[in-house]
Amino acid sequence: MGKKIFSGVQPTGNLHLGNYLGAIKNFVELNNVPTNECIFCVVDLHAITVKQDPKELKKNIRETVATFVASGIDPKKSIIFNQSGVAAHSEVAWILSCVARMGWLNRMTQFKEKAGKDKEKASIGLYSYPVLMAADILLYDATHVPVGDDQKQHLELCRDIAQKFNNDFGVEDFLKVPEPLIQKEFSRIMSLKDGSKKMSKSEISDLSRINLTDNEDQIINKIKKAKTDPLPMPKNIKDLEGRLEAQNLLGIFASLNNSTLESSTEKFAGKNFSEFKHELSELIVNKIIPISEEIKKLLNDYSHLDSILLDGVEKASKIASKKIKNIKEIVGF
Ligand code: AQP
Repeated sequence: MGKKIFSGVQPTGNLHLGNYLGAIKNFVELNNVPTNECIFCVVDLHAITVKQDPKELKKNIRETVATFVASGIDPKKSIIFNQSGVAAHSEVAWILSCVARMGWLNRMTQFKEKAGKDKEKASIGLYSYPVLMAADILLYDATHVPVGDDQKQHLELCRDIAQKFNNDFGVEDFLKVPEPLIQKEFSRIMSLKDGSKKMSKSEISDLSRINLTDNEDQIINKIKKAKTDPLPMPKNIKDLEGRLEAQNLLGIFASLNNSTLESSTEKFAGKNFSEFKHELSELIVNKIIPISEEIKKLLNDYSHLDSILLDGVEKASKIASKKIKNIKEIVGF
């Protein structure tokens, strides 16, 4: 039986190699399985949990759609839409926020990381973000959710919320409990400047990430400047222990090359980092530049991108409106 897939990406600009290898590359593979029903959402409601410039947000929504399409997601096969276009997401998020428990949300590590030291000043939306994410997924009866490793905890919360709703209202199996689809390897791509931090859009230093819109020179320069250690390249996987930057760069190489960390480590065993970096930038350029060029081409035609979203909103609304009608009946509205 085919899978019902749902996943989202925030339109917060600077989509990077981590988003691509951790999520979007996986979306494309799932989109290519004929029996799968895929929904890929530009989660603009999530984006505003931190301050956004409205003009930039609009631009970033279109850029995210362009990135989906340029990476190989076919809007004829998969539904691509923006979250704010379907009001049911916000409505169901409210209902589910009355099911979710404070204690559960208090455990979410992403809030702690994103809110930083001054939690008092973080938006309520940033705190309750995982409840909205649960609404996104549960509205479409998604069976599988492809995400990067950083979203694993939010997905577990979504499963807890679904189970509690079903128990509280005595509606066994009404909200479908989804399975995460997290790749075994390379599910967390780290910063090029610090192998202990994930590659992130909001990191101030642009040198910390490869953006999907970077040109060849930028890619080569960023890999050249990527942090390494003074030792020669590791001889085998065991030798990678404690060498976070080497492990990350080899992981990027292996993931883009569709090979294993083991074989990529063996390929460069004992060589200098400069030799490896040369091959790594060549590989990134070969894989990313065609996507980057396609994104730029697609961004020249806003009306085409807007029509993809409009079509997606229409299709998503049809599914969501049936589910929310049943949810409201169950709750007693
Ligand atoms: N470094 C990463 N490695 C692997 N996967 C990643 N993802 C994000 N960063 C990495 C995955 O990409 C998908 C979309 O993420 P998102 O844009 O919705 O939000 P995020 O996880 O908050 O992304 P960023 O880049 O880290 O943004 P900021 O800097 O705003 O926090 C998700 O499936 C995510 O797992």
